[in-house]
Amino acid sequence: MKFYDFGDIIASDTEFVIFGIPWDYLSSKDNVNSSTAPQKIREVTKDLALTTEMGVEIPSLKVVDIGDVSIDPTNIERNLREIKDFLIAIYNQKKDVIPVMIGGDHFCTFPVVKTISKEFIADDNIGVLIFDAHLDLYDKWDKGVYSHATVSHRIYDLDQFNKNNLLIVGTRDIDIPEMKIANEKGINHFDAFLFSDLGFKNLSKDIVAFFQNSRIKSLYVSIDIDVLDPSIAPGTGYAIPGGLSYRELWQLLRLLAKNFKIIGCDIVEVSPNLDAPNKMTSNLAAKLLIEFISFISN
Ligand SMILES: [Mn+2]
Repeated sequence: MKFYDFGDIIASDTEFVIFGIPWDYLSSKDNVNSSTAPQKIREVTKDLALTTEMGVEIPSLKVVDIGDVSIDPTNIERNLREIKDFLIAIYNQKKDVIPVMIGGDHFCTFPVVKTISKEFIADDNIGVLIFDAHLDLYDKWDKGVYSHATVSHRIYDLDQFNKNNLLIVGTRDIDIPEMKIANEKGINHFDAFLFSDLGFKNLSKDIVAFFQNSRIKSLYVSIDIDVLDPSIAPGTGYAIPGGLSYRELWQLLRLLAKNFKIIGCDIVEVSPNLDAPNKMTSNLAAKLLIEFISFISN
């Protein structure tokens, strides 16, 4: 099963390359199975309509789905190499495609951002926007420096990233050690309550301004599904109240696609075994991905 039945061959006109990372070993929870999300999210697309909300015909989008990275769950170093090689193989076929990754736990974002930012983007003005209920800023967690709870820290530690081009949005479940790290390093997070305190439109403008003030043109967008309210996205490991609505995130993605060159994106932390029987979280993830792709599409 492919995402919306798109083909799997990268062609001269391909704009988006979807791939899965079926890996959840670095989650801090044992009862989640986000490793099955790439396949589940593909499966639900066969029951969804073939136009986007704004009337774009989905089959006309230049998307391919090339399948999953080969993962050996507990072999972290091997998987990091596999993911890097997988991305390099994509770029070797076509330089200017936009990788769209379906995780997996949030750690899957790290090797993707690292490879995209270090090896393939000549433009130094690259930013990363992470939508997440959490900061994921621990330096170490249960299995060491690599964990879904350390992913923002690992991205921050990459040479290209600093407090001016990394932003975390939608946070509302922050541990004290993470708060200290954010404060010490000046890592910016726009907490979820600010959307209602300042107004959605104002905070949306602040997000765009944050990157524009740092002269960012190219943006990678990572969506941890738990940024959304658990009432609409129950299928995830940490169901934290007070999250964004689908429409708010949809509007934000539309705004980002208008203002920046999106160079890659992902959706992570969907746990199909915790979802409602009608698969509402997988549906939500599939919808968000195709809507975002349509906003970015030429
Ligand atoms: Mn996360």
